[in-house]
Amino acid sequence: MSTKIALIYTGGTIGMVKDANSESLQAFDFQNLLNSIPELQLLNCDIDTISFETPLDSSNITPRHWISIAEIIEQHYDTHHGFVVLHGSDTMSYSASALSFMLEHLNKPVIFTGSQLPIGDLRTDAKENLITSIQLASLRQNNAAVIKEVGLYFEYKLYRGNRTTKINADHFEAFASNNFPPLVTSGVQLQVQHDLLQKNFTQDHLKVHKSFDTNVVIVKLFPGLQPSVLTSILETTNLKGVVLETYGSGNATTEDWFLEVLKTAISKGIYIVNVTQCSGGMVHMGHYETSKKMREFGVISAKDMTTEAAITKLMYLLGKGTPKSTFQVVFETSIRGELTEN
Ligand code: ASN
Repeated sequence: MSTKIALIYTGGTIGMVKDANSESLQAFDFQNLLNSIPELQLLNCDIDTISFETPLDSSNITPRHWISIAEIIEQHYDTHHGFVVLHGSDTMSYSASALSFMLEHLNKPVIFTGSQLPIGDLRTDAKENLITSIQLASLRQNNAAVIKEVGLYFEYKLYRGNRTTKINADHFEAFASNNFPPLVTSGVQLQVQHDLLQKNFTQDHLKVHKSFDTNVVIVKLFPGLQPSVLTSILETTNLKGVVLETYGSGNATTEDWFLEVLKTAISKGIYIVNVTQCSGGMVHMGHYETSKKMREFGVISAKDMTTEAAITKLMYLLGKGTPKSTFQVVFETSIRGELTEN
């Protein structure tokens, strides 16, 4: 039986064309995209394509669309060996992170990819990204998938999706995974780092979690942040969780007003997650005086998670109704390889 791949098209630059009047790039229909890559027929697998009815620039992606992607995977899970999700690069790391949490007991590859230039462009990066992603989704060994997790492939590297972040709007190398090495590097051959791949030993069938609680916010600290601004954010009706982007290894001002505002929010049941604004490295609360107090009154550590993984994990755990008694432990534990435990 040949390998069957489901190619899910959500939109993004990869399938866009220039509007004749405005000159701005707009999402275009999927058939156009496929016609532009006759090479797909040379691949040794069957490709079924499923397209969003209205392809989106990824700036318009919401949790509702994450659920649509997950449902397409769920519907085709038993009939297909792997999945490639074509997605705009701008919010791809959020979607890949979200899907990693949604797809419990995943036993097959789900590879996100896209491009910086449209597929019809002479210098496009779309063809290599798409063709190699399909090859990665088709990789099998001993009658089982090699990759059993949500990955993101861009510019010759497959990363764990929930470890990535978009770092460049102009370069073909648009993504980085500063706290975790690439899972596969594509050169003359595909170099697979088998020891880094998620193992998934369970026999349990895929379980898809479809509920997110979006009563959350990301707040980035900066020197000069006013008490009134932070207070009004944390007093937002129904707010349940905050990802606080702090300095360095999880540090913040030790001024009384700041600690009081956080303490009040926590006493009202709002979860505060400490993530570093550095592009690499780990939160160590207590390492400096400027983070010790936060640890003492219950701020949660995101360890070395990206902001994208932290906010989607927060929405996922809240949506799942994770009890207060275990929330911090679950958040600080790796559930899909999204953080380094130490
Ligand atoms: N604006 C595009 C998107 O995220 C950017 C891209 O795909 N390169 O949909």
